[in-house]
Amino acid sequence: MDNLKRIWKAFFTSTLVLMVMAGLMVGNTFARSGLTTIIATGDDVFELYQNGKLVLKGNLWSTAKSIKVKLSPGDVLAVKGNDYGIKAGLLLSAKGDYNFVSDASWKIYIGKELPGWNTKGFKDVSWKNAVSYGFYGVEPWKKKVVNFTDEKAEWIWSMNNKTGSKDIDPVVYFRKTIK
Ligand SMILES: [Ca+2]
Repeated sequence: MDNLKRIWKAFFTSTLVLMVMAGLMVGNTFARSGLTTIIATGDDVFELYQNGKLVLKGNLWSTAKSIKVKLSPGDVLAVKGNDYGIKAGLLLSAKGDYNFVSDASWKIYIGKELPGWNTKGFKDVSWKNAVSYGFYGVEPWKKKVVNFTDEKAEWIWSMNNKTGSKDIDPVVYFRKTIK
């Protein structure tokens, strides 16, 4: 009787261990790490927020800045862009577990800074789509951004961004929700 109990106990223990191991393997295969490297620059200044927290900033368009972040579905990346004249733009590339670029799918807002504009809970349904001014390599920036190589990324801003004119929106707010 004791032997039988021991055998059953050993059987259950090993089965349980195997099930836990299998579960961990499946979990590891399908769970996303979220780890993504974001490289970005702005003409002339940008601040990048993840769920309201400042994670990256730059103040020289010809030098891109990068950071590794952990993204999850529903996260919001938000950028405040400032322009000081001539031409304005935001350029961004994300590679890793999530892959995306700056393009016309990003939402934009022009006007007075809104409370919580860069947070997850903020409703951006009334925001417009960004305007693309061309893929990385386009004039006037050409391929002069140090540390930047992604030719699928687009320079984006608002509709008011005519080269050399005074009619450039000096501040644009951007949002992208991670799916
Ligand atoms: Ca500028």
